[in-house]
Amino acid sequence: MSRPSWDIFCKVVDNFGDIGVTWRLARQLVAEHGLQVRLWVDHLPSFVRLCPQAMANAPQQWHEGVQIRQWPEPWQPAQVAPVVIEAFGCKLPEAYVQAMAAQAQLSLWLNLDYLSAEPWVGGCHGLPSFSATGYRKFFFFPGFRPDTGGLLREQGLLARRDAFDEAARERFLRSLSVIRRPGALLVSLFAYENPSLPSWLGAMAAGPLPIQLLVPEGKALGDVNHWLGQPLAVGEQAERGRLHIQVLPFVPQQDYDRLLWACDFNAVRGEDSFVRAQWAGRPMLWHIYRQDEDVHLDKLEAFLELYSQCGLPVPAQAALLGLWRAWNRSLDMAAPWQQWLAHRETLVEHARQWCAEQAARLDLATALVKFHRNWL
Ligand code: TRH
Repeated sequence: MSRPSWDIFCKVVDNFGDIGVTWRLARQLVAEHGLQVRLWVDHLPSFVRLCPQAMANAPQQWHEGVQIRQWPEPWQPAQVAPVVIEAFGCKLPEAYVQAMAAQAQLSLWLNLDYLSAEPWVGGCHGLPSFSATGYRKFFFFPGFRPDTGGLLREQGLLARRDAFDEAARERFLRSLSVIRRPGALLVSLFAYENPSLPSWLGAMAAGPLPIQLLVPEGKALGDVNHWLGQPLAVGEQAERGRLHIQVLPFVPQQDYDRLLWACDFNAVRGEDSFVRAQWAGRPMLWHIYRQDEDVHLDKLEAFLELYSQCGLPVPAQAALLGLWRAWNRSLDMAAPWQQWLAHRETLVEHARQWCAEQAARLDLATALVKFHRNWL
């Protein structure tokens, strides 16, 4: 008997979040649930950044048991899978939807939505809508609350993180040519362009603590170079006051987890790195993806409401809120960073506690498999 197969469709809108999430999900469905998964991607070069052994021009290739297919334009007829995931409302090919509707046995059609901590998400999670063909499509929402689809978390992830000891940390950092500077706080910076960055860099340079800042090449590097007044390329380093800056290459997706585990503080962005930083169990700073009419700020506040209430004393909570709001509202970071440092120990403990609370929930891949089982 052949194993049940799932199709996941991904359109890369921009950046790496769409492919980052779907590639992670596809791998997990194969590795942990024994499923056959085809991942249709419209922009393979983005996939290659996360999975460097992949080819940017192959119509079909296999990686970690996942069949990666170039989403052809125009669409070529393909057999319909019993479970179809349309990631982030990417709109399935019309001919594929018609083929779904023409089958004797229905497929489960799911729209995997973006992550949000907003309370309305729980009320919409799992609800169906009807397409033009009369086919039901179910909305599947990731989230932090028990009434949502949860977060992507591989089996054994936290055990692997905990086994990443001092020696593994040193080895990993050396593989990136990073030599730890004694007593320095190790910080990673993955962000969009951000007008608050110069003030944060200035505060770190003038601050009470030596800071070693690791910047993977990408959008934030332009701002860093501008502040430095010199263009740093991958592997290059610079020092200003108590701040040491080093530019890293963009690492494969699995190594990015190690980078987060290796650092004492992680600035992350978007969706996938944001979730991974939470599983790192370390303090973090989220640069949320900007949306029209500032609706992202509602999402930010919804997350902060949950996150900052998880057992945090009021002064540490204020420090956390101050830093995150400054970063996402283009405000000066100097005072918020000092405040944050003053409550660092409490915030380190809080990050561990939040991670443990979220890890007690069902993970998203398992929730999807369960949803399918209940639907049958
Ligand atoms: O790249 P992003 O900004 O993606 C965004 C968001 O998902 C946003 O919500 C969405 O609307 C938009 O894309 C279209 O940030 P995100 O989600 O964190 O994805 C980054 C991925 O890149 C993640 O899987 C981690 C990975 N990564 C590496 O593999 N290596 C690296 O060196 C770095 C820095 C990241």
